[in-house]
Formats: sequence, C-alpha cells, structure tokens
Amino acid sequence: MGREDQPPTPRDPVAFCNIRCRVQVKNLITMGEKHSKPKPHVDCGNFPFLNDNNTVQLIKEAHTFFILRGLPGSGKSTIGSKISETYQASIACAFADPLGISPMVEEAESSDSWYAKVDEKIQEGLKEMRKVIVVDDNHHNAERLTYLIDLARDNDYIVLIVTPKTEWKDNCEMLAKKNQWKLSVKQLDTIKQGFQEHIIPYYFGWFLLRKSAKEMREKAEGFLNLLSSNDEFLEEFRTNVQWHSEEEFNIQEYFQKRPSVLHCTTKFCGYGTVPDCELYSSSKAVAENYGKAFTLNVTALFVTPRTVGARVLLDTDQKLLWPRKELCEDGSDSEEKTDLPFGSRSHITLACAPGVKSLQTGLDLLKILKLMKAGNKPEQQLETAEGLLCCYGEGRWIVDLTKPVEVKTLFSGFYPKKKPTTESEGN
Ligand code: 2AM
Repeated sequence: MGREDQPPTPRDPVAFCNIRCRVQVKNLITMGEKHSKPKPHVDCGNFPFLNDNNTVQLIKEAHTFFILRGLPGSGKSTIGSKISETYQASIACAFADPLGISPMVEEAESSDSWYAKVDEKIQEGLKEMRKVIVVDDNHHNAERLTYLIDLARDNDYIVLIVTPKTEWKDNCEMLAKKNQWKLSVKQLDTIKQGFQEHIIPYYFGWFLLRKSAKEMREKAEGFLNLLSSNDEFLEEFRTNVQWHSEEEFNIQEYFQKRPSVLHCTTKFCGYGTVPDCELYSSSKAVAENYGKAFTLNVTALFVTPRTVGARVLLDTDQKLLWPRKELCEDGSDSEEKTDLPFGSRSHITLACAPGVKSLQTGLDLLKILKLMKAGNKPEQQLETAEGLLCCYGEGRWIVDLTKPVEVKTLFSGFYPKKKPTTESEGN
C-alpha cells in the first residue's frame, strides 16, 4: 500500500489531523468515476434508488443531492460506490475518505481546509448541474450537515439523507474491526455519542421534479388566468375576499405567496417537535420508500379566499405513506372527524393569500370535500377549459380536471432550517 492508501493510526486525533494536513493529498475525488478504493462486498441494505428500476430512471431525470451519513465502517462508502455505478453518466461525487479526511477531523482546527476540497467538488457538480451529487462523510456534525442541506436546497436539489442499514451500523465493537481508519472502540463511541441516527425533517412528502414543478406552476398560472377572465366567478369570489388596494381586484396579485418547493406533504414533523412524528419517521413504510419515485395523480384544482391548491388522488402504494392519524391545527383528527376516505387531504399547495399559512390548503380542501359528501349541490357551475368549475359557497371553488395531470416525484423530507422568505417553504 502506498502512503496515500495507508492513513496513520489516529491514536491522538488532533495530532493525527495535524500530521495529515501536512501530507500532500492527491485529489482522489472524481466526477462520474467509481469510488477509488475497492471495498469488500457489503450488503448495505435495500434502497429504491439502487434497486427499483422506476426510481433509477426517475433519478436520472431529477436533481438529487445524496448526503451519506453513518459511523466509520458502517457501510456508507459501499452505498456511495453503488450510487456511482448506477448513475455513472450524470454524477458528481465528493467522497471524504479518498482525500484522507479522518472521521475525527472535526475535532481539528484545520477542518475547514480539509472540507474545502470536498466543497470544491460539490460546487463543480452544482455548477455543471449534475443530476446526482453524492457527499460521503460521517456527517455527524450538525453545522456541516445544515450547510450541505441549505446548499442543496438553494440550488433546487431534492435532498436524500441516507444511512446504511447494515446490522453493525451502531455496534462500536464491530465498527472497530471494519473501519478503514483503525479507530478504536472508544473513539467510535465518542463519535457515536454525538450521532443522531434519524434526522427528522420539517415535513415528509413527495417532492416534484423540476420539470413536473414547472408544469404544475404553469397549470396554476393558467388556472388563475382562467378565473380572472370569468366574470361570474369574480363576482362571487370578490365578495369573499378583502382587497385593500385602490386598483381593480387582481387574483394573481392577491395570491402572491407561492411556495418555492412544490410538494405534497405526507407528515408534518416540525423537526421532531410534533407528537408521534418519530413513530412515522422510523416506520417501515418510510424506511422502505425513502428516496423512491412516485407518480402522483392531480385530479382537481381548487381556490378559496385563502389558498389555491391541486387535489392529489393517492393510489394504494401511496396511501402506505399517508399517516394513520393526521392532526388538524387544533389537535383533532382532520379526516376521521369529517368521515372522508383515508388520504382525502392530499394536495399540492400552489399559492396562498397574504398572511395565510400553507397548512390552510389541506383544511380548505377537506372543507370542500365535506360539503360535497354532505350532498350539498354546487351553488354555481361554470363550463371552463379545465372542466366544470363548481362553487360551494363563501368563495370556495373546485374543478375536476377533464385531463388529470401526472406529476413525477421523489419521496423524501424537507430539512432546511433557514428562515423562510415569502417565496420559500416552511411557512
Ligand atoms: P401544505 O402541505 O398544505 O403545503 C411546511 O409548512 C409544509 O408542511 C407546508 O407545505 C404545509 O402545508 C405543511 N404543514 C405545515 N404545518 C402543518 C400542520 N400542522 N399539519 C399538516 N401540515 C402542515
């Protein structure tokens, strides 16, 4: 083994890092190439982005930012190699191991210069708009993780945080035998203590690919244009909204709050603050479907004085990801209370009126569905290019699309913690 292949034993992590900083490290991070160091075969687990053909095809069209996490020796690099092999033509890899970045490097003052090399590769990948970007490191440092998540989000990538599913992933004795850094059980234990296995996102959901998001935004734009040119609609709707401007009512301006990330929320978790979100986040359904491709069926568009949304009709597989108990803002069960079919609330928020939170869209949809279920006849029906637009009173309108829209998505979580702006999600 050459010097670059054989890292010194990190008995004293700080001293070790200082030694390594002086070593001229060859740039082993490569774009679209396999991981440099062949690893023994490790069954790192069944991941849809490796084993599900449909997902592999979709990821080749999407923009996905993989963040591999796990203790040294847990099998991250095997997943990294498999991702590299699967997406050879469209990948940018930033792997810390081949650069000689020790798992203990975060304890060293010089960690910034170590990560500069990884970051350079990530930036290259972003600049080239690679379809897949993979960052392989322990990622047990919360600050570093937040930085990567924000970077991915700012560049409109869907983030997948992937942890190996190996049996020994958190067994320090086993990890000590397997990790290439020859870290001791004690050192691994130190790393493990600061390692939070499940990162609970702000919410889980299906995230639209850029192309589908663009189509959906155009659909929303077309819907608002159609509404703004319909006098009968405007007459009813106008009486239900507060419009403070001197100017004539303008529906596009009224619904100025547009989400920057088009998605269909399955479970709101508030980064772990919502009761029962841990149960959902560690459920079998989430474990099996995280990072999997789904085609959502948008069957209707609706508008109320508060929100504009797209109704999503879930199929049997998609319903597996729908939370058993979905809570309303007041803590009550939203669907059970209304006696509507399971998953009725599923939707994509397209726009909100000023001061309205996007959470309102699902509640507005449930209200319309409840009125329909109760046998209420539409107060008005208008023929439109999208289908029959029905009014259920108080500015609530819905149109069942004559041509339902299929949107391509990946199931993941929304992780950024940045303060939302008007255009961004999380509000
Ligand atoms: P939405 O799915 O209707 O758009 C972040 O705020 C996302 O989670 C939003 O998109 C929002 O609604 C959804 N959300 C926010 N708070 C929620 C809550 N308490 N229950 C369910 N969904 C919520």
